Parts: sequence; C-alpha cells; structure tokens
Amino acid sequence: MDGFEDDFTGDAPGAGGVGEHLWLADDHRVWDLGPATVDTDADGVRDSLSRTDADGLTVFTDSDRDGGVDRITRIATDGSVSSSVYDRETGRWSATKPGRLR
Ligand SMILES: [Ca+2]
Ligand SMILES: [Ca+2]
Repeated sequence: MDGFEDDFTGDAPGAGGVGEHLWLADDHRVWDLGPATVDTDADGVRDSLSRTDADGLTVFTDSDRDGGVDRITRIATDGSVSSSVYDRETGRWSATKPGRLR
C-alpha cells in the first residue's frame, strides 16, 4: 500500500480513479465532465469518457492522469475522425492531422 499515493486533495479513496471527475479547460472556464468511465490504454485507470450527440461520438481523454482532459477525439457519424490535443506549454488546443496514424 505504501508508495502508491494520490496527489488529489480530499478523500480520494485510492481505488484506481473511480469517482474522479475529468475537467476540461476552455478559455477561462473549466468544465466538469463527470467521472471517467473508459480506460483507453488498459493501464487499469479510467482516463476517458465519451459523449454521443447528433453529430457522432466525442471522447475526452486525460492521458497524463492529472484530471484535466488533454485529448479530444471526435468520431463523426460519417466515420471521419478528428482529434485535438492540449499543449500544456502554450495552453492551446491544436488539431492533429486526421488520417495519419504515426
Ligand atoms: Ca488508462
Ligand atoms: Ca491531463
């Protein structure tokens, strides 16, 4: 049990991220997206949540486990995929090129 501590303040149960909410910084606001529900990289920690709407599916991912979403992937109903990544250095979102997997 020692050496596996959580940086989150409060009463984090240390149960692998269950109940931790993801948040999304957008301009000057922070959106609470709710608890992560999906483990996209199979490390045992839920890091993503998805939302569906009329335009398709959007996946919000916290890839570095700080609770803040830093990757957004949109899968449109026509099958096209686009994603944006958050650059912590600049505080800006940038779109990744679709259709390239490397
Ligand atoms: Ca994970
Ligand atoms: Ca993050």
